[in-house]
Amino acid sequence: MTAPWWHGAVVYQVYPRSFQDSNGDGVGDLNGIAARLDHLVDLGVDAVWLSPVYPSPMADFGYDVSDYTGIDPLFGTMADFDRLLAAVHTRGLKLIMDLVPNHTSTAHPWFLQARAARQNPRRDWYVWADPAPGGGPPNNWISEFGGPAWTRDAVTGQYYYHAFLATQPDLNWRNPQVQDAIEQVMRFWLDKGVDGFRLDTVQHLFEDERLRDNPPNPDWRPGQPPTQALRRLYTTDRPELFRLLPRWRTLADSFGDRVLISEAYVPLAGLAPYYGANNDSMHLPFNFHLIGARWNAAELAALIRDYDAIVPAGAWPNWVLGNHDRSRIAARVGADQAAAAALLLLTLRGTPTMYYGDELGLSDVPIPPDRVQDPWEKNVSGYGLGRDPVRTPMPWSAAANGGFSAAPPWLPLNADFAARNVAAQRADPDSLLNLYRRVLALRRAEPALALGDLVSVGHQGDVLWYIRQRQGRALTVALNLGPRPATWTLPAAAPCRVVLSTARTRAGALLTGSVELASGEGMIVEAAP
Ligand code: TEU
Repeated sequence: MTAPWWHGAVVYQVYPRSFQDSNGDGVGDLNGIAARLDHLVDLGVDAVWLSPVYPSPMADFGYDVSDYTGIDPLFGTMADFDRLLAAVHTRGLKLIMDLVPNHTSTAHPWFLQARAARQNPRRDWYVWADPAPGGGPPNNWISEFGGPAWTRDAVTGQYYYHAFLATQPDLNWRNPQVQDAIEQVMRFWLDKGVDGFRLDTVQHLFEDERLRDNPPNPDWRPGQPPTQALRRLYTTDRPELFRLLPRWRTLADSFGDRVLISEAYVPLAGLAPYYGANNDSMHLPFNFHLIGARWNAAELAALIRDYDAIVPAGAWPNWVLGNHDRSRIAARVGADQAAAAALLLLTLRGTPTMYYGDELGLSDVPIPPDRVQDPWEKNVSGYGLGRDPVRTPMPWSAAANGGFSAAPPWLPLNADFAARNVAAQRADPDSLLNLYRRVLALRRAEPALALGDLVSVGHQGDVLWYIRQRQGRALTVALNLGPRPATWTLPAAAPCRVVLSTARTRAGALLTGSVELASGEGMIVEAAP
């Protein structure tokens, strides 16, 4: 049996507001993305995941949807979308849409009807509850974005539940009509030919029917974000969720080779239920554990081993290095380790998802207080939760506004954009961009990297190493994750040949015994013939 396309594929996340502006309003759009597809082909990725482009009041920059089957005029028209999809496919790439099933915008017609009256037929499409006996919110649930997760609606005096902003009311997933409506949305896009969905924050879909209070989080300490003070026991990962997911899988599979990726920040063991008891749920439950992991060879070796152990037999792993919600990898591990991080992401067993700009080593961009856009930062300020720093425009060149837009962009560019941009790095053989290109080309040529087994993993001091193997072909990856040079003893006594190294001059070298790796250096070696 040949593997599905998404096993060997590399997914590239585009944040549409920040990739390329085509109409001079300072915000990226669909025609801009279409104009930049050659970058993705040149880079060597396989699939594009677009953060939401649906009509939205943009309170949460598109994660507050007011029409699931339209395109927001800010990003273009449905005709623009159809052209983009065709252009993506012409280049042999895939397109993955972001679907937001947990909540709509308060501006969605469904919610406007639901809030109009208790008797409205759409009332039960959302989660309503009476005030607590003495008044006030029905229970202690708190929003991910700060404050109570309940907002009182003056029209009827009841509260509605929102896991995120008050303008993002949660849909009631116990209502079969809601389930059908979102299935219709999935069909709409699958009929158009999109290659899959990234399913937003699915862990929040169901809440406890009895509305029990969430217990205190024993790990929480004063000074930490108040949004983490409770364990989300009764508001996330409810059993009903895991009965729903197989329905989505059946739907997606009925369209052929489409992929379903779930977003849920859960502990390692919590990922298994997302695959489903019979691998009948999500194809790829996002594995975010590289994002939180300490940059330490021993810990990463343990993580890789532990993750491998929880991925069910017959299911396929995946790794994520960054996204539009979390600090960028270059900021987390430092510029010196960015190349090692790239090599790690692209050579571990499983589908890698990379975030636009990470191929340039883009870091978190400081945002002056008067330019803050993110509602999370505005609501829960002072904890460094703001996501604007990781959503800044893609720097394409040293031209005005980095070649991103004819107008000043909605968020500032990286201050070093004149040097750190696509054109400059394309021209520099030693750039991070060209390392990404080399590794991605090698993945394409080497099924051992794209599809192979992980046969062993370990560490020697600060050096993390592992072996990927397929049909007798074995490649060993070694990465010095420490701040100093480190000696790595090769796995085989026989000489090894360097297939690829972050230090370009090493390629082709024959090594025996051991080798000294500079801080942040990584290499892929094979047993010399
Ligand atoms: O994020 C979901 C989400 O819940 C986490 O990123 C969140 O920060 C974490 O659970 C807090 O502990 C998704 C989108 O990626 C994000 O951009 C949206 O704002 C959010 O859903 C709401 O749609």
